[in-house]
Amino acid sequence: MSAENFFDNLKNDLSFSGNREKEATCLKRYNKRGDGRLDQDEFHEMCLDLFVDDGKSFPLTETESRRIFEQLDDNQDNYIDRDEFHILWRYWLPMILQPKAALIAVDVQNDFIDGSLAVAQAEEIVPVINRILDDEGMFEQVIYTYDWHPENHVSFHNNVCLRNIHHTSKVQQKDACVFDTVVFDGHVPMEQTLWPAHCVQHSHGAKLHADLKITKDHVDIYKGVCDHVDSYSAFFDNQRLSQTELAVALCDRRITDVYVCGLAYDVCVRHTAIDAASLGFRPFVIEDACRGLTTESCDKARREMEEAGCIMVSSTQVKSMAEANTRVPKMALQAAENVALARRKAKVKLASMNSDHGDKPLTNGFVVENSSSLDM
Ligand code: VGL
Ligand code: ZN
Repeated sequence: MSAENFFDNLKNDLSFSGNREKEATCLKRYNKRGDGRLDQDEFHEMCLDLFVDDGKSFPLTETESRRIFEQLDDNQDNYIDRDEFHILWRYWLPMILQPKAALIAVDVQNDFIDGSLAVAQAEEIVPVINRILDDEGMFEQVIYTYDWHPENHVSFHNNVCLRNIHHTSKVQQKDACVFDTVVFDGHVPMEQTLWPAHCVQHSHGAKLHADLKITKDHVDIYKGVCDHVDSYSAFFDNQRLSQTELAVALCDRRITDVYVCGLAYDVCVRHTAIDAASLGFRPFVIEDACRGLTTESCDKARREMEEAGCIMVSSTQVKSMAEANTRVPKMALQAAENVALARRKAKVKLASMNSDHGDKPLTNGFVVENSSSLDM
């Protein structure tokens, strides 16, 4: 059996992660030294077979496979032993071979296209998103988000006089121009960029572009709905005081990967993708299906998103990635980090259960040895 076939066969076997026999076969296949565990070279060989770029082999570097290895080598003894391989098989490999993808179309609304807060060339993304959505079944879930503000919203320049300014604000009410940033008074001082009034609830400007393809079982997410706090991310408001239903909707469908596109790249797309990463989803940003406000802030946004672990892709790569025919180390590293994080959390939980009961330490290897292993 050829190497691609081994993982491609697994990919099509929906119950592979529970199959202990196949797990043992896979470990044996790459454990050339025959000691029942993988060293870094053996793991690298396995990754060479696993990672592909649309059917072609991926030019994997030793550094890339080592970084993944380090996340999966839980006890850091430079081997992936049988237990660690089991976790790899059960949790990491399914994320690589059987990702569950959602598409999030952020704020593809009239006001951001040809309305009061129009983004240059925004209309061009509509056919790009429609083409991505042509392929039914590629996404487990499609989400459309709406910036959805009441008339008296805190972000509107014409409402700046409705609220008090904090003494630290560099810009005062009377001098405030559109796009300035002020600091409003409140429970905590709150920075706010002043935008032209936009996406007022139920207005034409708040409607999705008329040509945007709407899929059958989609989910609509409304954000920025409270008058006193803005919301750039489709997950949380800017103060992180409240959450939308987005995270729950994604968890309900067991989504692992989110493909983010829409408007504006440097505002709502950026915050949505970064929050997705912080919640443990793997975010992909479909760059040609986004437009931003300024080149400068788009460059900054790209750096921030990449720093947060977001993967920049073009619309032509999405199908192959969502269907796991393109499997790249960056995706696998994120998956490994998520697994490592979940392990650390499980250890903390077990350790606290242990101390709650006040009896002798657990002996199953999940006890926290030192606090530094909890650093994230
Ligand atoms: C947005 C500015 C203000 C966006 C929303 O959707 O990117 N930008 N509100
Ligand atoms: Zn807004």
